[in-house]
Amino acid sequence: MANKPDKIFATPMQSVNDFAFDEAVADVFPDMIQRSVPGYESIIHTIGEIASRHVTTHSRVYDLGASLGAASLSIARATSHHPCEIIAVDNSEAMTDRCKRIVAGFSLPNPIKVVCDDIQNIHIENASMVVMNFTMQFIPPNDRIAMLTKIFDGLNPGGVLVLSEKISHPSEAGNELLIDLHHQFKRNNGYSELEISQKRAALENVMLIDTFSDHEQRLHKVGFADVVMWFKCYNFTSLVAIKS
Ligand code: GEK
Repeated sequence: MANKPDKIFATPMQSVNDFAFDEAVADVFPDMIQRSVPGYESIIHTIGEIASRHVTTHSRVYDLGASLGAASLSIARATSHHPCEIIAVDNSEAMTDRCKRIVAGFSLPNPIKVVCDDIQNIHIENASMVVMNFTMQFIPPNDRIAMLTKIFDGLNPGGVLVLSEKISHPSEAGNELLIDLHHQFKRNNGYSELEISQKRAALENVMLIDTFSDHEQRLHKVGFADVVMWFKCYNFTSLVAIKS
């Protein structure tokens, strides 16, 4: 079935409300994320590749901020040789309702349990892999260390965190260049100037981004020995943090 096209910001708004992962967004989410995040498909595929290397038998995998479960499905398909439990968490009911229906439509080698909750509330244990695919950017900055500490403590030795984020660049000129290249990527995917600017305004107070070095330092601070950037395109990155 074709993805429903994202037209949420296509008409002029008198005032732009803060972005929310509501019914309207959940309804067009696959189209929205593919046309907005460079390399999204490739990141989802590689999360499966990383899972096939790191997920261990009878461990848990947590997909935090799972949306419609794309990363969980990629992991489930890639781990048929290791029985494990995949837990997909999101605090948007619109997302988890759809995610449950999508997951139920597949016959998967490993089960995916879909949970509607704030990822800051959930307990993490016996994890060989945790995924935060573009979710940390929505967690209040002052809570990010606590979130990472909980993940680190819940990972087994050798376990990995995949953290994908939109990032800012430390120099103004460099940052402007990356933003401009990203906007061009969106134009090339059919978004108008109005859509780009209204979405930017909607996200301004909601999506609070860090630099790569902020992420790297925070991950080392909570105890991750190795932080590996494996993907970067414009102002989007994905890294793997390994617990030794
Ligand atoms: C993917 N990972 O397709 N608790 C739970 N969920 C949250 C919280 C929170 N505190 N804050 C935000 N979310 C997905 C894409 S989207 C990224 C992730 C984006 C959820 C929110 O409801 C949304 O579904 C998701 O995090 C972020 O691989 O749209 O830029």
